[in-house]
Amino acid sequence: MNTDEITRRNALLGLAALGASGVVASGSTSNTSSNAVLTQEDLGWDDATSKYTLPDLPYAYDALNTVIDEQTMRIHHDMHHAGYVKGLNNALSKLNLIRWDQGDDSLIQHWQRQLSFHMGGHINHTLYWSGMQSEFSGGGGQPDGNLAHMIKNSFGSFGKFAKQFKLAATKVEGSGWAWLVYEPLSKQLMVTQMQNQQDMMFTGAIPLLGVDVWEHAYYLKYQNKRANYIDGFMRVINWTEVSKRFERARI
Ligand code: MN3
Repeated sequence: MNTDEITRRNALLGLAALGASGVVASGSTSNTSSNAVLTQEDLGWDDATSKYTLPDLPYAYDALNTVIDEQTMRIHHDMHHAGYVKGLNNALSKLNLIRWDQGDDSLIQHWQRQLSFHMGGHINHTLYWSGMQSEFSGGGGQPDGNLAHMIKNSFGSFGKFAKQFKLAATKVEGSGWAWLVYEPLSKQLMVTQMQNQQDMMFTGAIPLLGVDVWEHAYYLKYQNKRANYIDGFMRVINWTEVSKRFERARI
């Protein structure tokens, strides 16, 4: 078995594990037997090379510029997100070599942490981009249908959800995220904080909506006023997409 074949086996096993956690499905999103909120295609998985690639933004770089400026979007997507994809492929490759007795066993903890950080970064940003939409083409407002009903059940009202989500995001210590997640065991929606790209998330939580509060996401336009950026984010949430994720998550 050559190195490419080993890499492919490793990556496929990794995808299977992620699929079990409700984040990634193989094939298209029309596969209603899966509760995954993203597909291999969404994540730029390339079967030919057995690597992840960086998908394009689902809109123009300046599409959200009433809230997030074009330069921030270009740097964030083309540099930061690209870096997570590169780091993810590298971590998978290094772990693969260790497994096949061609790497340095003493670095297993380092590369496992790198995998968690960069896979988290890739998934988080993929969800972030498609979780937004221009306020002139349907972004913002409130969800309707089943998701609206579930938000009321879980938080009391949309306003109470929004208050907790914005507070959680504003108060993330250092770099991280706030998420609306579906917790499939108790069948509840919850708000969580995340530090970096992975810490503080609990087992099985299915991410529905995330706001990136790393300074790279907002500093050019908002400087230290993170709360103003989060207020802006609320105006560009793509609730149609978030509702689709919710319907898949609760299958
Ligand atoms: Mn980011």
